[in-house]
Amino acid sequence: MGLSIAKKIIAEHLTAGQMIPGTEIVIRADQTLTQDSTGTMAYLQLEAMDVDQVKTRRSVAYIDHNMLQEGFENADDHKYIQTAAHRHGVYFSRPGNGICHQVHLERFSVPGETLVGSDSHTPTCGAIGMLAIGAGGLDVAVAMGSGLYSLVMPQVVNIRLTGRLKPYVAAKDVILEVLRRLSVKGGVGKIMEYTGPGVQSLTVPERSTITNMGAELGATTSVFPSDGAAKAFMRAQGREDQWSELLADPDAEYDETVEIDLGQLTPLAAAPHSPDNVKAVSEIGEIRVDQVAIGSCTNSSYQDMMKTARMLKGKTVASHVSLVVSPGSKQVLTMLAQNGALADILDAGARILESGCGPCIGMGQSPATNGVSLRTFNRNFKGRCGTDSAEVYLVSTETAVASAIAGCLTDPTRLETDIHVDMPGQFWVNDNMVVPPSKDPRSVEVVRGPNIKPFPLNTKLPPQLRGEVLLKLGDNVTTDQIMPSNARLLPYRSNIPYLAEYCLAPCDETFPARAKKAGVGVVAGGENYGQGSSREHAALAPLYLGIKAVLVKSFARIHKSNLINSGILPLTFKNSADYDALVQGDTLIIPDAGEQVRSGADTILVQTGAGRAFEMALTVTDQERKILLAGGKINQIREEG
Ligand code: MIC
Ligand code: SF4
Repeated sequence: MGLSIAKKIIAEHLTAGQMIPGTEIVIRADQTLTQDSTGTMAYLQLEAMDVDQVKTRRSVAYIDHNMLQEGFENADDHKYIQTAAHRHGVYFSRPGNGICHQVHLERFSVPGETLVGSDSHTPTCGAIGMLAIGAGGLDVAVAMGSGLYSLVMPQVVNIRLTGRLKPYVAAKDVILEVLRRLSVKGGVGKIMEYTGPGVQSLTVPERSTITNMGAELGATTSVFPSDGAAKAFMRAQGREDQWSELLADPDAEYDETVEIDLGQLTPLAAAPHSPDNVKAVSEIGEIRVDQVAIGSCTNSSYQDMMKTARMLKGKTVASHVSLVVSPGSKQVLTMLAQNGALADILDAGARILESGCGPCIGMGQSPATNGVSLRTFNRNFKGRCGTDSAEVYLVSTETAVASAIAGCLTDPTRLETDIHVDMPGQFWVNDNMVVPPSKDPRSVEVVRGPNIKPFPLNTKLPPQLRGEVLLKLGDNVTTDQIMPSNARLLPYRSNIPYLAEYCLAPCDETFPARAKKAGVGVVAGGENYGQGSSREHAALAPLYLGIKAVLVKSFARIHKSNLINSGILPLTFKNSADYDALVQGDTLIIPDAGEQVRSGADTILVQTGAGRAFEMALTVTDQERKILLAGGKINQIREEG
């Protein structure tokens, strides 16, 4: 049997284990990326592991999230990351250079290589045939320090595309269709590999919208072949020498196949408050819109921006709509300025934001009370935009622009302007905002301003665990709920004691105070707990508040790893009746916790204070068991020397 693209890359990089789904494997990490809101922790952890120079082929530190500088905090973080990168062999992409995933795809992606990034949308670079995986900051620090990354071998799903998209139907509609069919947990433990004749009709930027938003499926990553389209993209980036062909074998074996006829798709939207709450734009109807936001790592490419300009040319944004546009990178913004498209966008009344994450992570542009916001972004979790009562819909660039002009949600297929944008023969290339690592690293002083606080460490797993169930939650709890990240909190990503005051507050404002008072506690939840962001702060803040175990029906992949890295026991209910019977306020006891974990058992016996006993599953690898026993990954690394 032949190999899929995913398995070819894994086989090429495998240093331990076998490609058997569900088992632990270790692969070489060729590249890493960090961004500023997870980067401070990652570099603090790199330093805590005494790493002098990174062992990857290329590591890049981006500044793209914390761009509002209301006080000294964000600028302190930027300075720390810049100097730490310079010191330890990491390239530094300065604020203004663009969103990490967009820039990485443009300037650093290499077909067939692996990339581990401290951001859940790292799979964006799968568009060019890279195996690009999002992870917690500590796992990325370990990848930088060792050149290795361990993960559980996923299944590989074949998403077979046929046909061709109709005009005004976009790549965004393809991934929304996948989300509609598979849901936000449909990709957990899986790699989505795109094949079939329909692939050829999609350009690399279009493919990147699809791989980017594969994160919303909970997938380990998504990947496209490296074919003629990939070659054309790399040639236009002046990097054809780094291109190589990478195709699935014709008889490649997959664990599952999903067929999508591109020609059958229509414009879609993810309605509030989940990326899988997908409906046809025509079915939702012409709801009045207050804000339209175009950009984010999902839809901020040159092609997206040129389509925006073409559609806006000579028009005016509806008087009750605020249209904000953030081009994804300096390359994109410069090209728009050079060819005059920026003037068309401005003239129509759009507000241009800098090349960064901005409104996507609630860094400004929060909608009005009960406001309806259409966004070309990838997440519409309640409150993420900064306004709790807002209704956020995720749509394509085409739908967004048509709606901004009309003032209401508009199906763009009824428009007639030709918005076809050719891939430029040559992108504008000037890497002057990327600072290479120091040639004399030992002479570099790493600057730690007062916003940089040490990260918390757990203690060894005690012989017995006893704590109150401080919170019982439902399905699909996001890391945005566990550790919110709006403009007020994002500046404190390197200050866990401060962040902990807001931990799980969107679910229950009293949680932080109750957790502190209790000293030790556990949290319970439903399916897909911890979906969304890779932020390990969603594990570090609970750790700081004394959370020793999280009991849920199922976990999102990255969050589970982050809990383990923090020494917090990730347990899953074997029977949903046990979840039903659990009451907030119950006391939970795990007798012989240390012994039960050490023994290698995959069933952990739990008791309540009232004497009820039930079994939970502990699905972890041998290595993860060691990490849990040591009280987290840093402790385990230190123990092993
Ligand atoms: C996000 O889109 O939620 C973020 C902000 O990019 C996060 C990273 C973070 O929380 O810093 C992600 O996707 O991993
Ligand atoms: Fe930034 Fe939004 Fe992309 Fe996250 S999803 S990296 S916040 S643009």
